[in-house]
Amino acid sequence: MKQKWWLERVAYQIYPKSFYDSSDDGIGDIRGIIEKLDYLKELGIGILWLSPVYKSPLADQGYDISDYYDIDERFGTLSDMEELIAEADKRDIKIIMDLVVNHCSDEHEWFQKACEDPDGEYGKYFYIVDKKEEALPTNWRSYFGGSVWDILPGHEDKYYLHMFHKKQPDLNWENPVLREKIYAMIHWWLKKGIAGFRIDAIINIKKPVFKDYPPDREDGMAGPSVVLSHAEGIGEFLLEMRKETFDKHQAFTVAEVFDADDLENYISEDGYFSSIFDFSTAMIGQSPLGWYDRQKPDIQTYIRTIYEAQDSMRGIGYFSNIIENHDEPRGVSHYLYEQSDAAKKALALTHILLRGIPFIYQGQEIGMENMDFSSLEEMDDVANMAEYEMCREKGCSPEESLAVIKQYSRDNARTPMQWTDTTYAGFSTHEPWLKVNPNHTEINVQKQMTDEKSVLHFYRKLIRLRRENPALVYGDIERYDVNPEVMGFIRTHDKKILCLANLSNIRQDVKLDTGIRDILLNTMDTLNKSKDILHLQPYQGLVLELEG
Ligand code: TEU
Repeated sequence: MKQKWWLERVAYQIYPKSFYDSSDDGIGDIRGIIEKLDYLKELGIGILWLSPVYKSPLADQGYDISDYYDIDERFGTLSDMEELIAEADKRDIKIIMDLVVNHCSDEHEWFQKACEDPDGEYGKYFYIVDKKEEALPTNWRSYFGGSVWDILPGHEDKYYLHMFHKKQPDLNWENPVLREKIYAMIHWWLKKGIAGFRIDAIINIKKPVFKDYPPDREDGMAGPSVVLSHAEGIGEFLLEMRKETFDKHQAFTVAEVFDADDLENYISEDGYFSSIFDFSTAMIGQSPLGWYDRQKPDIQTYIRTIYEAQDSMRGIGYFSNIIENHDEPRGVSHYLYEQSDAAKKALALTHILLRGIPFIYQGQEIGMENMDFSSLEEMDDVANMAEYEMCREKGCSPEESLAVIKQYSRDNARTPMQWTDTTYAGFSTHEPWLKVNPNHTEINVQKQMTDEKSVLHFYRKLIRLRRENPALVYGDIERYDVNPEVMGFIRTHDKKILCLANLSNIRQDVKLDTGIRDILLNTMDTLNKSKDILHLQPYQGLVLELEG
């Protein structure tokens, strides 16, 4: 497989609204990101993914764009963005932006014009259908609950389609004029010097035939995954987009694709994208009934799932590996049985040294945890309400329902970044838009900076180790599956490197087939070994160079 500039880099996702507030209005901004570039450089970051900063009413926190060519004033200005690109470049950090083109905002000029004249040019940018009798056009349920169909503003006799929130009308990719507009916008940004895109919700751009599909809940509706399973032919759009845009700039693209069974088409040398995220661990325990019925993963399943995902891409391409992102609970709260530093380090090891491109989500590097929200009012996300109602419908009390939402809400990942132990965690001097986790007095960047044994320092070491060892980037990966609660894998290239993480709270023995040449990393002070048996302490992580 060819060497690419992005393979040797570690990426970091910024959720701008919660990263760092330079203007003291309680909302993070682009100048705040510029101020923290040295922190990211020191961590070892080479790619920065910014969740959307475009002009937006922020109904879905920027994933509802009202102007693709401008920056929302709450995040800054276009010249701030240009400065960020230039400042990042000085530090050899590449910026990738979020490409949200399955839908735009209902406040985008295109949709406003479509509402003015649904039969005109802009009506064809969206999916608008005539109302027939009382029934909705199809039984499709949106991601955020309720039908995907809403009355087109000003036209009681028409519906428009939105797979997500009603303020996020879906763009009609069947229309070549719309596709051209999107490609022109992609060029415009790439010419500004960004290195590529994280591509949002892209599997939604191909719609199946507008008809009812088998319901997956008692409400008689079919959820998005049922609907999408009936769509055919997305590849034509994706290939066209690649050829018309990314190829011309050698751009790096990483797409949000769940469950691709034809990986070859997606991430091989000729695939639609440079990479796609591996969401397989995030999908453990998911249910068609939503969070109400979602099960917490157990460690053994977590380990097996990663092994299988890694096997599936062998010889094809590279996944982008995540523990968490802005849509998921904090990984250390979701996957681990305890939130000790030792456990957090063991989890980190299973992430950064896998084959693929590691994406760290802001705060992950200091071990930020889920937030103990005390009410729904304290929370913010549009996804919460439908999930809460589902719990109530199923007979949960308000307290039980809140307990479910707290566990899985996307707000967990969106609380402000914890920089210091002071008021508002040093994120802002103004009360932030979302509550700061009270544990910032213990978990914060400032404290970990000065502590060589901190989670933050461990992430730095892992990233450095990966940079210094081509085997950890280009090497093949083989499971070292000798104990169900110890994640083990061997990366082979110029060296043979064994990575081990005991993800349990008890001692675990691991038999070695080969001698140890060097200990590259150890999360504990000691290594207990008798003959060819390693005695791993609870949550011990090890990186060993093997002989031969
Ligand atoms: O997410 C798309 C997606 O399919 C889900 O992760 C979805 O957000 C989740 O199931 C809802 O609970 C992307 C973005 O990552 C997400 O933040 C946006 O809300 C969404 O697209 C719409 O743009």
